[in-house]
Amino acid sequence: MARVLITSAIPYINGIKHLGNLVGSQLPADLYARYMRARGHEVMFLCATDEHGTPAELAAAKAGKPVAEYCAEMWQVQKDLSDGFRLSFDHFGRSSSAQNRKLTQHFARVLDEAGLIAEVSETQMYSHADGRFLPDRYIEGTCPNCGFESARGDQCDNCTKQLNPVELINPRSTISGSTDLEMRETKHLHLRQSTMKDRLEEWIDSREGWPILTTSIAKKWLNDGDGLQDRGITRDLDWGVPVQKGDAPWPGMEGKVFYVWFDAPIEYIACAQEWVDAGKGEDWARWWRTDKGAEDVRYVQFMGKDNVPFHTLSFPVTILGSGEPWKLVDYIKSFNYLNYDGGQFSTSRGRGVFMDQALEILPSDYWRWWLLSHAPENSDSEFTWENFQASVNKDLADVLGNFVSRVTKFCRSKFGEAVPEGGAYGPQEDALMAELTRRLGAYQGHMEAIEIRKAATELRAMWAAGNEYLQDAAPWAAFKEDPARAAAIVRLSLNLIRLYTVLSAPFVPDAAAALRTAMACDDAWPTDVESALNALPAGHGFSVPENLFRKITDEEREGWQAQFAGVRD
Ligand code: B3M
Ligand code: ZN
Repeated sequence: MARVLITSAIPYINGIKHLGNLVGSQLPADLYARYMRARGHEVMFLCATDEHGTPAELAAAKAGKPVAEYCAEMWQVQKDLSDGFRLSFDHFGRSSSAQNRKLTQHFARVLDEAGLIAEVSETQMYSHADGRFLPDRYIEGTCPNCGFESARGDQCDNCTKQLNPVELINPRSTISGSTDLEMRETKHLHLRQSTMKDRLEEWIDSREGWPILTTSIAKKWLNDGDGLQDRGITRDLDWGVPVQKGDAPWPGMEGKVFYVWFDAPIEYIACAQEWVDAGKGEDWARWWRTDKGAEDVRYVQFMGKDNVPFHTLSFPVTILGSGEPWKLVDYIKSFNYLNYDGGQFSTSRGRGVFMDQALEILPSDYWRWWLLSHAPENSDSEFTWENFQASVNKDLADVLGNFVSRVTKFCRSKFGEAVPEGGAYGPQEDALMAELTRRLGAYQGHMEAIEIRKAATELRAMWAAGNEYLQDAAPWAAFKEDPARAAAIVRLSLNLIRLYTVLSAPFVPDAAAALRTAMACDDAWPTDVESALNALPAGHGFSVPENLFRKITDEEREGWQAQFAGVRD
């Protein structure tokens, strides 16, 4: 038994997330957390809302609300939606928490003491029309790296390069649209990342088996162009963590706040403190401090590819540079983008399906199954309504749902609602067990390696193997000649339902819970297939479950296609 710390990238507070956001971090992190718990490991699974910086300010202004009030409301909305998708966080925190403020100011102090912070007088974009500086998302322009025309002041969404507002070509204010901008002097703190380039490179090279997507992005920003550059970690904004050295003021930095990307990853740690302060646990340090037990922890992060530079470079600089024994990440699972029906999902343009809308049309398991089995791991993937309908109808309704329904109903009609006794297993059962043994090993291997699509493929193949077995063994035919043989087939099939319940729970937790109730069974992970298929003894009572999954009709699909063709207001 191991201890596993799992964090999902923390979603910006600025509105309801779309399905592309969900599959890029929170959902796969949940799959892994559920799997690791099911295998008996001790898991700490953390997420939070990312509440500072320009995304929050802009969204609050648009909603016409004070930013603190807007954040509190949106936190609740996001929390309810994550519950709706059954995301099993041990704590869903807030980066605006008192814990994070304190910890962020602490890191700034120790980084400064370590000589890793420079006070730099720099030029920033000042907008005459808006009467203010325009950091990050308050400014857009053409990316100097790839030519993308809507690059933001802090990062290009197209090529993932981290940017400075002054680097943008043809910059304009996103508040007023004004191009009447001036480069003005202002003093800011820079994190001296460049001094840690060799140390970071050594650390990245020592990581084994990281996804290519993760290491290639990290290496690219370590070595391309001018290499790892120092980064401004403060902003001329009202909303955020005030710039201080620990508890003490920072002369010359009055009225400034830390950059959102400086405090956001620190929230991973603060979130564990919030978990303790919320009375959910005793000891956060054994998850985060290597001098307090965290050296035994395996720490896995989940995120979309645009977040990789901050997690492979900037945040490790904070951790390593502090000189304190904080836990560093062991494995970073990153994702490409999920596209929507021939284009991109877009929050700003309201394009695609958003988490609230998804749950209004279908239960979360349907979405979880499709999203996870089509996770954009090795390349971008695409959501289409046809593919979604086909997957749900085939995998969930025709294969898994149908198996459960046929077996339980047949048993009820011929033997009653208890596992029947008698009869012997033969070559068909041997063949099935051999196949399931092989596939279970593969499934576990893929889940450990966080190869999500491959894991889904094996799970689906195990469901299909049960269906084929049932079709070939045909207990309804056997019953006429040899009722005992039919009883043996049904007994094995009922045990298969229990096995599917356990194995499928990380993907479709609601269906698994319904099946566990119907089968009155436990959820112990199988040690081997043979004993797992003898777990429910003859005489064990069950009830026929409600229809697990319904099919999506062509009319529904067409209706949703039309409903989601436009943009959301
Ligand atoms: N909020 C970006 C995003 O939601 C950012 C992640 C922070 S992780 C510390 O994609
Ligand atoms: Zn770019």
